[in-house]
Amino acid sequence: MTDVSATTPIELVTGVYATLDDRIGAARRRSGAPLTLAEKILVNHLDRADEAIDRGVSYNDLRPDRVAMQDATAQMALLQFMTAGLDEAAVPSTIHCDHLIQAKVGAKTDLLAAESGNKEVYDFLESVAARYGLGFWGPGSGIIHQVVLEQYAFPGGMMIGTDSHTPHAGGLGMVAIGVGGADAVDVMTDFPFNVRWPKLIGVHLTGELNGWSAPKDVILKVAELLTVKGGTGAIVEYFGPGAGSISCTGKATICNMGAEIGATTSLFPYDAAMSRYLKATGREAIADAADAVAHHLRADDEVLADPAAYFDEMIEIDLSTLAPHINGPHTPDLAREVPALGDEARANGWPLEISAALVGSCTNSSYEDITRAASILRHAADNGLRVKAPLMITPGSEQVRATIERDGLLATFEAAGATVLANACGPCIGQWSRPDSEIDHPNTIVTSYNRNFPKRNDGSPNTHAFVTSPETVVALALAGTIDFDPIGDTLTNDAGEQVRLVVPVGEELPALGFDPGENTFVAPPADRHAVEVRVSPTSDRLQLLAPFEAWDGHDYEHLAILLKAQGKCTTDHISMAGPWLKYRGHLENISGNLFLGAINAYTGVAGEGRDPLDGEIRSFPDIAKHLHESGRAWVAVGDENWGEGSSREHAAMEPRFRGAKAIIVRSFARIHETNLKKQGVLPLTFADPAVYDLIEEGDQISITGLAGLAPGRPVDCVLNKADGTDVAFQCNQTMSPEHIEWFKAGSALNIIRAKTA
Ligand code: MIC
Ligand code: SF4
Repeated sequence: MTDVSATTPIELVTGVYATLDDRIGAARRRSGAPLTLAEKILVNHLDRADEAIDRGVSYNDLRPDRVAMQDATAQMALLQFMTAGLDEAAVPSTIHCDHLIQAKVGAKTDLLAAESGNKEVYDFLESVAARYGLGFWGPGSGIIHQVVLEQYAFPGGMMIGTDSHTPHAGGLGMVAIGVGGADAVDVMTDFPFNVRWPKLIGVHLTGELNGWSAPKDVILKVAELLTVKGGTGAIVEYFGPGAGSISCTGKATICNMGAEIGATTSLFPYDAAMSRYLKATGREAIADAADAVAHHLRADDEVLADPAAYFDEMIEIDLSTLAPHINGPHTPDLAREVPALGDEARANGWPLEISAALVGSCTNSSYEDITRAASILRHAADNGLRVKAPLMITPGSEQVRATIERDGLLATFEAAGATVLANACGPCIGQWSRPDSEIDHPNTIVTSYNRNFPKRNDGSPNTHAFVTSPETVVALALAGTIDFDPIGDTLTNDAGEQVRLVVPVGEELPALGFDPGENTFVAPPADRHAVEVRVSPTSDRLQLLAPFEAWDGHDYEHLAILLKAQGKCTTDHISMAGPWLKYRGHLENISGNLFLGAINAYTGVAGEGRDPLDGEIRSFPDIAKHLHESGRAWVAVGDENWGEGSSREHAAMEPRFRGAKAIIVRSFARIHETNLKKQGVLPLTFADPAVYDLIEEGDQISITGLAGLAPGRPVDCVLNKADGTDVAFQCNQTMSPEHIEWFKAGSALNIIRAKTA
């Protein structure tokens, strides 16, 4: 029986630490080289200590210590888990209700509305948790990553989470990897977690943050340097004297947004700031245990002395000279220093006036973040300044909310006219009900979140989202415009005087300790077997899953091309969130959003194309349904970094359900590529990227030689042109022998089912 409680038991931590000496020593001997922190943690979690490791090449089996799932992805993960027929989850696992709460009026009203509106889903999740021995954090408990940092993360640990921002726990020195639900099912069913051994990007931090610069600026800078695909297949490891000057929660902000560069995860070495955070959150014993193995919880001295010799890529950042940054719109790697945005916006026609300013999200809602932002608001109020744009704040967890309420910080926000939203994702994931009058025209918002893809926050293509630190969000809200430099410019107050904002000051941790607030954790009952998990056959939100059919052994001839996508095609483009979040437990219904955001390369129009069966213009989900019901298999074609962003496996299951055989693109984002493999869809990349340009409306694609599918071997394809000519081309793939088994079986889950039957 796994121990499932509201925190990580010390025995789990000491169990992990007990093997560090042996595992790390053996790995050093084997490779003949010193190790980085990420490598130490990974070798300590290898399924078999002697597995051959080849950085960036080999796929290896790991044994994570924990699994965490948020409500929007947990539904599909658990529907899959249930079909494996196990009695309980094999490792401590938790469910967090945060994504399904809509932000409309304010915390209390919105929470009540969510509890009734999502009752069926919450009841399902709670009953699955009770039946299979998982921990359940109900609505209002907070955002998964914040709760994990407060309760479960620990230095040197390893976890997976069904959300791309799981790396938040890297702020506490954990290797925390975002995955699709099928990966979580592997671990919960006692199979290892299989991942390509990551490359290593080192970020050497010197100096110290000062003035308006915040941890957020570190990751905005890194994202600018590496771009949205620069971290793919790599772990970003921070170190150097500057690292020690950043709080634990600040480190978590930096690791969180490593998702935006596609990194497998990001992490910091164990230090005094982490120890302070552990103690402040009631985990003194873990801090003591970590102190005792502190030499293992950082990179080896040889690595620190000559990092360029051991990391695949190195970045240097001097925190002392790092200026406040802001990114956007539409992509997280379009960053610049704050004062430069005004001119850039004018040149591009982006609205200068701010229609809403939002503080919070899993990325930036720590006690320190809120105190820094509140210090600006207090000074503004004392000097006759008012916010000129609607301001909203989402506390990251019930513990943060209760603590900032007790310490008068929420009152500071409320006095400035801010709306306090529920402890949840809300506007970060399209769960933001804005009046039409605000979004029917081009408008600008500033947030302290992490993503800024079109339609992400409020579903409107007219909204331009810019991402920055909480203190800069508040400063811009006071100015009402993005054409404002909080350091160099002044604002006019009620009395007509010019006021310069003061430098933000924050408190790393609450002097009075954290107030836990309301207890929203539910542990599994003693008699789990009495619990019945019910899914109504008539539900439109939950649907039991039928296994996908196995590969029939034949090549794919003349596949229809459902979509040729142009430009960015993130998981938000493939399977939109917002209103569609309600169907996350119902594969058939959620397939109604398939590719609604994808841009048709032939027309430039989003979400629709020509139906290959009858030539009619229809929405992509309708075409997919039509092809599916006609028994016609298809492919989708796309550009670079396909599937960037979220971990949602719906973006892979929907195409699979509707009959996609392959996705052929210039490159993939890591989690999504794995999700496709897990569900039995072939993820292929053009060996010659120029082939993308040859594909025209009405063409078809054949994929041949599938019986000979083997690791590293290119796949032969033919572009069957509409005029009857054929153009042969090749695709690359990254399938390991195990992935090929998944493909043949129809899905990875089919293999688990066969083994546990
Ligand atoms: C996101 O930030 O995009 C989400 C919503 O948290 C997703 C998960 C999901 O789509 O449910 C993620 O990042 O993985
Ligand atoms: Fe929630 Fe936004 Fe964080 Fe995703 S990024 S977990 S939607 S707060």
